[in-house]
Amino acid sequence: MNISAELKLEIYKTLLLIRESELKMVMLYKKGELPGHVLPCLGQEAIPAGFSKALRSEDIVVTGHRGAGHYIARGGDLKKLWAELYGRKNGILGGKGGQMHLVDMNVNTIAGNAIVGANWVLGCGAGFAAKQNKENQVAAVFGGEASTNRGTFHEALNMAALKKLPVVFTVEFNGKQLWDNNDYVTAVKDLADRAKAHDIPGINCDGNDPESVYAAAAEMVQRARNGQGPSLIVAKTFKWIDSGANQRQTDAEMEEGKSKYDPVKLYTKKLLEEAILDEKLVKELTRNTSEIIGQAIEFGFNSPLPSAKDAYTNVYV
Ligand SMILES: Cc1ncc(C[n+]2csc(CCOP(=O)(O)OP(=O)(O)O)c2C)c(N)n1
Repeated sequence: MNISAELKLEIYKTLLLIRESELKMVMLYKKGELPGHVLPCLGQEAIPAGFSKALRSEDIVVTGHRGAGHYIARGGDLKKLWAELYGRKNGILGGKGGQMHLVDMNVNTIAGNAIVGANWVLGCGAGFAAKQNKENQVAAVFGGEASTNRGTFHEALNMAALKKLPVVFTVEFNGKQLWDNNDYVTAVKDLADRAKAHDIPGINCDGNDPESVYAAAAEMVQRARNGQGPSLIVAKTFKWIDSGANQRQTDAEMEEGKSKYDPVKLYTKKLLEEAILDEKLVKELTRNTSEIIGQAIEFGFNSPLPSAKDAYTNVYV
């Protein structure tokens, strides 16, 4: 697929932003500064960075528990994100949601919920609403491979296929569900085969390469927008951290995975070879990224805590 130099640079900037924010999130969580629990997408950044560029702002994104990268990729407000991570009043959800509930309809993004597998049916619902309201929106839904063993995954694919809903389901296949390998919990070898059961297309892409993700997404999003119905993308990747700040892989496994699959390292190398980047630009972009995230962290840290009264707002509708 022909991708312009301009778009490659945009993808690269998004990769850097996600990486920097997620690294800082894990660091501050480990220091005990962030309340609650965090589930980062470190190592998986190519998926949000690549996929987001195939979407329009009116499209809807729904994710599983590793959603902050998608929120950033959608152009979510970084200051509000960090205020949310700090549990502050001016966070995305007034500090009540935390990392697993980054719901912001200003950017049509429901970045997460803590119920593994709920994402699939929520995304299907978003596609249903789009079709019902005759909006030309596509719903893009993301989740881990273990969650495809839940009934919700198959209910969502069946309903979306039956009603020809504009939904693209993407599995962020990192090979592990918490500490177990995927083949310990899943019989089928190629998860894209699961699409066959619902008579929809299922394809694989390289989840460590944002351009591979972008190409798969562009094709399937277009299909959905044309009224041809849902599809399944499996993006193979490598996660650095499991639950919160815990690394479950052995050090040797982790080092090997990072050296082979790190999407930021791989994409930097590729764009340097293509002369889209040079060393000076890499330094400049890295410095800008760290300034932007630094300012967002400062904003979050200095934001006020909710009051006791706020516990009673936005609870019932
Ligand atoms: C319904 C439900 N069951 C169990 C859990 C506990 N849990 C949190 S993350 C996780 C593993 C999910 O694995 P996968 O879907 O592959 O995503 P990954 O964490 O690897 O990105 C589990 C079992 C949960 N949050 N919700």
